[in-house]
Amino acid sequence: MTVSDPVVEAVVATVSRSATEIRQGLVGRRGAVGEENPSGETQVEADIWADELLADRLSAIDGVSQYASEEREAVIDCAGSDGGGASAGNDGDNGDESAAPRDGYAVAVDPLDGSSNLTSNNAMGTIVGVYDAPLPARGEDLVAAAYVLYGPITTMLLATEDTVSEYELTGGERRLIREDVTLPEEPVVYGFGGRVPDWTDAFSEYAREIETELKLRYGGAMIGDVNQVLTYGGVFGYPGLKSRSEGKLRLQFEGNPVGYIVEQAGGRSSNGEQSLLTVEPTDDIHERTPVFVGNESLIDRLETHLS
Ligand code: FBP
Repeated sequence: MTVSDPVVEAVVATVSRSATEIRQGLVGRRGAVGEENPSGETQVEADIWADELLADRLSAIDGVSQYASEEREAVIDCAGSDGGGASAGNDGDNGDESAAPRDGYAVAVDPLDGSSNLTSNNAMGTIVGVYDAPLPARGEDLVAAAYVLYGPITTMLLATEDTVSEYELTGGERRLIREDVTLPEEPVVYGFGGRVPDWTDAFSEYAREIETELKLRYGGAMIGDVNQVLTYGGVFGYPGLKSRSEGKLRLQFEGNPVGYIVEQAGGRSSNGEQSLLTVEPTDDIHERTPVFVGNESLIDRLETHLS
């Protein structure tokens, strides 16, 4: 099944094709490079490699005006078609400044979400948001979002304005396996990030309730955990902490795209007060936010506890 918007289709096709390559390229790229990304997390070789691969390919698509990634400081303005393409090197620059930026969609990527799981060989993902507005943008400006899950098999969840679909990705191809994905009505699983002593009292009270109702599933990579919520129903959250009220996850690269996917699948997203998609971003592309996604009733209850 192809997406009707040709630019979104080109982005999705590029990510699908690249996923197989990224998966194969993880072998031998598990080591830390001694650098931190703009959010202060240790980068592994694979983070930088996957970012450069996706930056080159996505910024070359006609109709993509900006590329931003969790692994680089600044947004790349993609050059006009007569401008020779954007400079996609991982040097934190702003693209080719001699050429005017193209009109079109802005693409925000977390090339390898949960890359610390490479050490223990656990699940990881790639997250992509396609915004119809310059970055940083509101989640409501998304026209599509997708994540790739590198699990025992490689799958992709794609949400567009019309529907949510699941694909298997093999050999560069994407094969539709589930149409009109919706959250199961009866929630089964939950996963909450951050250390328990660092949770606020209000969040701890909510978590104590949920623990008595649902089954714990937490793998340290948001995409693996969110995919369980989309498969079984439930709630995933990375709350604001006593030591860091803004939490850990990033609004443009993680919160918005995953919030969009879950909302399109019939669930809710929240920063603890309101839908992630309605949050007005600051001008920091790496802005962090508490993130909660899952069945509507569970997110409603969370907001009641945190209000
Ligand atoms: P990275 O993309 O830098 O690995 O961080 C994001 C993330 O790994 C999420 O995928 C995950 O939900 C969270 O951090 C796990 O954090 P913690 O190790 O604190 O549980």
